[in-house]
Amino acid sequence: MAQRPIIILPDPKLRLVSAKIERVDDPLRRLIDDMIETMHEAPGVGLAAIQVAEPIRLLVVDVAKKEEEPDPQVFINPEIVWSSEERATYEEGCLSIPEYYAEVERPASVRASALDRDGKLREVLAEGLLATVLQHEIDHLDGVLFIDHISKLKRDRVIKKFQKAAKRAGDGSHVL
Ligand code: GNR
Ligand code: NI
Repeated sequence: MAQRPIIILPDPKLRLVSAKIERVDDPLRRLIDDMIETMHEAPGVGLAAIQVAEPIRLLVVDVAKKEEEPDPQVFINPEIVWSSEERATYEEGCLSIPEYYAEVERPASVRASALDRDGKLREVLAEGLLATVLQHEIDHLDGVLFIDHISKLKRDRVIKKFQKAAKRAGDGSHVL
């Protein structure tokens, strides 16, 4: 297993629509294991493949509490097949937008279908934090970020901040 670097804003790859996965094989399972390790080490409660620069429809989540055993879940080609009318608001963050947090309102519960790491089709009813994280990760597969769900003023501000930081890192001005 190995950790992989997480890409951050303003990397344009974050806006790609990820491609459907056609076969669940050993190379894919190696990527899954790397993503679980990368998510746990970050630490984060979810990670989409595009965040490690792989534009394929794969995500991992782990919403186990710190004092519990880790409980990583794998979703391949996930689809939301039902969303509740009820909404829930969580303070969201994203490993690709480090140290920025904002409240986002989404359906409180969702039913999702996906293949597991054995290629078996499953359905899960997600509520609470799992529902929010699943929707946040499925958004990533479509090039959507949680900042797309906040006001344009706040979004433009955070994008500008990351563009400036990338420029400073890239123009050598931070090097002694
Ligand atoms: O670690 C993460 N925490 C989080 C908190 C609230 C809502 C969504 C998330 S997902 C995020 C990890 C991440 O960026 N996944 O794409
Ligand atoms: Ni994210």
